[in-house]
Amino acid sequence: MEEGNHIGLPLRFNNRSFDLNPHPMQFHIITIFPELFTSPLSVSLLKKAQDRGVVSCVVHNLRDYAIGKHRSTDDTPYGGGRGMVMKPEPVVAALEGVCQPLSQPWRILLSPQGALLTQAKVAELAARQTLVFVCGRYEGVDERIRAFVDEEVSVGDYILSGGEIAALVVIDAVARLVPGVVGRKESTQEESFSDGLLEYPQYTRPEAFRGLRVPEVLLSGNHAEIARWRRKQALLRTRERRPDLLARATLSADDKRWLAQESNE
Ligand code: J9Q
Repeated sequence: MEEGNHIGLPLRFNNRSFDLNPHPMQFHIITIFPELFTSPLSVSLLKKAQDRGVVSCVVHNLRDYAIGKHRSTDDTPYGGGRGMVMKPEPVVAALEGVCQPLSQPWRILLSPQGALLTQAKVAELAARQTLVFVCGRYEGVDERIRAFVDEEVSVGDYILSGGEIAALVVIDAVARLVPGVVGRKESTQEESFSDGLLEYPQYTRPEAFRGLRVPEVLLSGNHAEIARWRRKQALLRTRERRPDLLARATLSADDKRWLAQESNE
């Protein structure tokens, strides 16, 4: 990772084989807190993806696009009221500066007023090559900024301090769908689970932990029976915890029969 954000260089989180891949996913982030991205982009899956050159992340400091003695990025709201509002000039200058060399940037404002992020939306975003995120602050952004982005996305109905962590959620979810980020085996497995049900219960060693035993069927070695048990557990668990998901899930005739039978006992 390159240092030197304080002198106005964007923080690039990949420095290796990015140029070797003709279709890497590019994430650009515009933020007043570039440091928030350091660890999340420097470990685990996103780190490996960048090292492999299939994903690139560039963090841009909004303050570098602010003018005046204080380089302010926010100001008090017209009409009065509490809090500060993100000014339009630095955000739009940053968007223009960042997007100018890019070929088909898709600009996203993270805000609680955006459309809720779903796996379908994640897949839609993963089909693009270049995503540019604007991280708003929690008090809000000048309304006119909305005219300069392509869409507004929310990661859920709760209050965050800013859009930074929301942007990381989107980046993590989108990166997982980029070819070469998640292993072939894992990704087909993940697909088979994304039939809209919750996961079945998982266990690992030891067989007994503080008196809690691993279900006998999982020790049986009977793979057909294990598969049936897991499917049933996933169905039961989804009905119990997320009936909204079950209502939309793809269910086989066997699934339906079994669920009906289970609710009559
Ligand atoms: C910028 N709460 O919340 C949920 N998704 C995004 C957000 C958010 C927030 C405050 C500022 C984004």
